[in-house]
Amino acid sequence: MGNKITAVKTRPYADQKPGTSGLRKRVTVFQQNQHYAENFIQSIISVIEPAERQAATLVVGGDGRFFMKEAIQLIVQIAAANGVNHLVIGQNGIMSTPAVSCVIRKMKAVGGIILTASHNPGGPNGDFGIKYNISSGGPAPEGLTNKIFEISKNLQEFHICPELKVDISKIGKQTFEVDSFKPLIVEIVDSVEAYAEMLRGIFDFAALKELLSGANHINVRLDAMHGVVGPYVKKIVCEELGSPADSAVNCVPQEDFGGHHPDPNLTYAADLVNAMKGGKYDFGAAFDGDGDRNMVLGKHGFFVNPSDSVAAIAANITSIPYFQKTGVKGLARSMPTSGALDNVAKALQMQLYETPTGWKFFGNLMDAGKLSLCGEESFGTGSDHIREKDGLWAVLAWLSILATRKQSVEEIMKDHWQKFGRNFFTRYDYEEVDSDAANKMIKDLETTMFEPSFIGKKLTSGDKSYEVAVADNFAYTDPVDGSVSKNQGLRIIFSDGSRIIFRLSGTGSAGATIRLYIDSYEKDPKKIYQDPQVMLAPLVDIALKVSELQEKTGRTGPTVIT
Ligand code: VG1
Ligand code: CO
Repeated sequence: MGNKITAVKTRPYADQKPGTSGLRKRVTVFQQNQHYAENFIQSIISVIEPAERQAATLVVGGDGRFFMKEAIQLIVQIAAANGVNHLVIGQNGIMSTPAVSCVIRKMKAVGGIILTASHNPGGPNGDFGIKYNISSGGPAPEGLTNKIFEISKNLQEFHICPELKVDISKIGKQTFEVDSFKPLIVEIVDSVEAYAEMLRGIFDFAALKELLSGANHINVRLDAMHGVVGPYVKKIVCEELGSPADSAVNCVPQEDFGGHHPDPNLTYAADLVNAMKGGKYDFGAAFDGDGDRNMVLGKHGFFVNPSDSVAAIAANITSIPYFQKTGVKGLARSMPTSGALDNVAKALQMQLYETPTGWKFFGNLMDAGKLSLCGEESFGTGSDHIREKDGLWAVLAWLSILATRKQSVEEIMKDHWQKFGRNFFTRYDYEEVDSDAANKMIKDLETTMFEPSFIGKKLTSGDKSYEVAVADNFAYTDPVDGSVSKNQGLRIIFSDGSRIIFRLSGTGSAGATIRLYIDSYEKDPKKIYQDPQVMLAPLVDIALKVSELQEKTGRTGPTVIT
């Protein structure tokens, strides 16, 4: 007899709106509200046409955080009861976000469910998240996440096979009879293999092996921050490319990321920064919880700003064999990301796209053959090899450049600035601000910015003065499908091209996070080595004054500065 399908009555929740990247809430929200996870999983599966489900493959994986295993069992039970035919799950549930994207494409799946809250902390008091990706391997576009949200707001019941239990530790296929449907096939796969195979086709592994373990090898330090990327780093960089075992640290995924924020920036990856300062390592990198973000450091902790990182990869793109084969179809960055990539696009005569924050906006451009390489200031870098940003890919991209140019990270960046000029960039994050205060601040600022007299106005700090050229709330029309995304961030652009940007985060789980971004271009070779914080201080001061951020939120300083 097959597994029995039960229809369970439920009440809809009003707050299951996916943000920049999936639904993220405190673990306690998932645990304490009855059927909270079940409702959202049912809402996701409901967007797959019933007729399609009996031939459909869904990929499931996560970053190993607390509550992931429970969520995977629920996904299996709910997918079975909704007639999904085939599930592909990473062993023990482990699969990085880029690897899920890779496996969706490889298996020609209808989509995938990723259990992660990415860079947010985990554990019983941390965050959990559920994200849906489509058949291209990319995050569901806004039209689809809105549909999921609409379904969730009206959900009256979900279908589940409560008796069905799957062993996710054993690689191989398990088949389950399900009442009134074809048997469900659950396939547990190695977490790393398909992804490793893909990277072998993108990079020159022989050259990377020489760089990491040959006679004149460099020393690297890779910090997985107890996130999902650990097994990938171990297998690919240590075992296959020969980097010593101790060059990779914190490589065992932990449910609470060892109590830290798995967020690769100068604040939360301070251990790596300190380890690099000693000068023992030539190259360092850290990753976030789900392995899609990366931070790159050179010797002595030389910091590569993510906006510069994608620009440098673009300028050295021929170091990567993949692009020699595919050519470079176009470049893209999210709006708050600095204009460093624009300078490379201009010099190399490549098309450049400016999209709203969030990787989902790059997918259409890639599918349409318009985009090869893209990045975000938030430590996201990637290409059209998959449809997610890819932390380890970015590291191998940088190592490919080092192998080709035989120079240090610092030399490569300084040379880049000499050639293209430098975009000084900084981001201030104010985390867990009172939501009402944050919303009011943004609203008031928008009102100020939209006064006709604001354009042409001179804003000053000390002896520095900037004239407002453009003031708007960024809106984006997708060049491929024409869809419009409004309210993507307040921009004040000055006559010299410098920009101040304010937006509210869409990935936080408590209160509001205000992000302030500053971007200012300098082409005078004598001025490009200044400290960005010193260089940008007047613009920061102007931003704080014009927004009255401190007065309106009561916050005297940011939580994180990048
Ligand atoms: C942040 C970043 C954004 C990134 C998103 C998901 O969003 O700013 O660039 O795409 O996180 O990254 P927000 O809305 O909080 O600014 V991940 O690695 O957390 O999935
Ligand atoms: Co992430």
